Amino acid sequence: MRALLSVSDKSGLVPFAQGLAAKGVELVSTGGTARTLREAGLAVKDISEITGFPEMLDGRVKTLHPVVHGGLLARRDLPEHMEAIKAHNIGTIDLVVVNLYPFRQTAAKPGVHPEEVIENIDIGGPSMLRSAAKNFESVWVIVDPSDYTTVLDIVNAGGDDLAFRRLLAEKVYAHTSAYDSAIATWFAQQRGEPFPPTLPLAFEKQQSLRYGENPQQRAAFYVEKPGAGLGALVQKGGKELSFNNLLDLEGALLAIEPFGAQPACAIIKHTTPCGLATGSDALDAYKKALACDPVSAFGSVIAFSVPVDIAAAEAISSLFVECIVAPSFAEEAVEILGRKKNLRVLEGKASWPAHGMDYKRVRGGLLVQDRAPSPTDPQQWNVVSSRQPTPEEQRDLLFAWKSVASVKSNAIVLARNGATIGIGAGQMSRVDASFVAVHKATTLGHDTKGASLGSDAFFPFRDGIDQAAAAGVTAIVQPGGSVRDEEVIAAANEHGIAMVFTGERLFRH
Ligand code: 93A
Repeated sequence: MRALLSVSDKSGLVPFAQGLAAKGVELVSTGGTARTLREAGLAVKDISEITGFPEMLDGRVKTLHPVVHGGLLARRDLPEHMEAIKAHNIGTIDLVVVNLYPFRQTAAKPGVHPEEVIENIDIGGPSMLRSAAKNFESVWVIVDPSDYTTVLDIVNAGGDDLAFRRLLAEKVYAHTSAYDSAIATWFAQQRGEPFPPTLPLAFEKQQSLRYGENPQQRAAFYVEKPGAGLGALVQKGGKELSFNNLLDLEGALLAIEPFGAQPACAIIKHTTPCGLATGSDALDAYKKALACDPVSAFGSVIAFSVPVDIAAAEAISSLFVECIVAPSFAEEAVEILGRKKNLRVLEGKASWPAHGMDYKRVRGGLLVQDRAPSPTDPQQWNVVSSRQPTPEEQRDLLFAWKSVASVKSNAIVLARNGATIGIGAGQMSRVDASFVAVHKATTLGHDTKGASLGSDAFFPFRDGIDQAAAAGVTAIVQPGGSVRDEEVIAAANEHGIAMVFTGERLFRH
């Protein structure tokens, strides 16, 4: 058996090659890979020895040779093929280990020179991968280091596994297609394509999921880059993540994001907060968020902007929670939360990829847009009422505005003391969203007198203002921009409500 190894990512390479060598597999390799193997004391043949040709053009031509591709592509079951390679003195290659020049990582480097990016377009690597994968009937092809152990186990057992070789081949074509997509994307960006700059899309499968939104739907999780965004979260406990967990985690991280490093906690149900609060620490923020709607918090996903300590972990462990995500956890906090077998504990920041687009699937197409804007800050606000907000109102208006950004439209949030006390989400009319927010607050025992209100879009009529005033709301933040703004402002003035316009809408459909 002869193996050809040529990898940029050299992780796991040496033990794997040692395993192969121990089984008597002959190792052939390219420059840097051969060096790594030799340094580990392995006997390796240089590829130039096989091709009879030196690596040339600064490595652009290393393995692009009929000796390599003949050895990979010859069908072992066809006597004509075997005779043809023999006539040209070509030996078979039975196992290929290749991973490619780090194109994406290079292109993502700040200030990188285009020449360096282009040099990282791998040509020989994908060619070998594609040749080997086409001949999966006889050739092992490994593009992902996480497959080394499985292959070694099979080789060690002296076994054969055609179905697995076929799967490895499938992985190759998924990988090279994503690789080429990334290259095309970079070219489009260089051309200065106006919008969107990241098409064509390149996603890689991170994991299969047990099912989708419902058990009768098949599902999987794809990531733009391995280990980016939600894919970067490290699971510290609990069972496998579900499709809906991932959706809710996105909602949860979206909800705490506007608060930066300030301690904040979001409790999410069906991608929308049922409680969101800032506090003096994780526990305080959690208690305030939970108080908003403890009934809905059952079975929620919870996000924190700050590390989770023992006190917060203990408080959370008395609630049934699906997932909890935080930048970090105290060791004992993981232990406490780990006692709940079903609670998925996720650690990390999971930031949104720089320049990452937002995609929404519609039948037959894809809607592409910039990521949702972050809520505008008060410097850009306009007080439109006769009364100025008090400092406390101003503080709660800012909190309400940051909060309403993560609530499904039509969205109304009632807030007080840096916490939501009533949330009206996903309503088809704004007046109903206000009604729901007030209704939730009052039925759950919150006093709405003196509360501040945030609305994700303008009030089209004065009815929403009248309803808020009846509940005792004293300050309102909203984008403004309705043809009836005059009427809406007049209503606010009639009720003595302080009203600010932010000038920007925060729809979340
Ligand atoms: O420059 S290439 O496109 N030309 C080639 O002929 C070739 N053969 C292998 N890149 C080529 N490779 C790539 O080199 C492999 O895909 C791998 O990523 C890398 C390994 O180089 P080294 O062994 O020198 O570290």
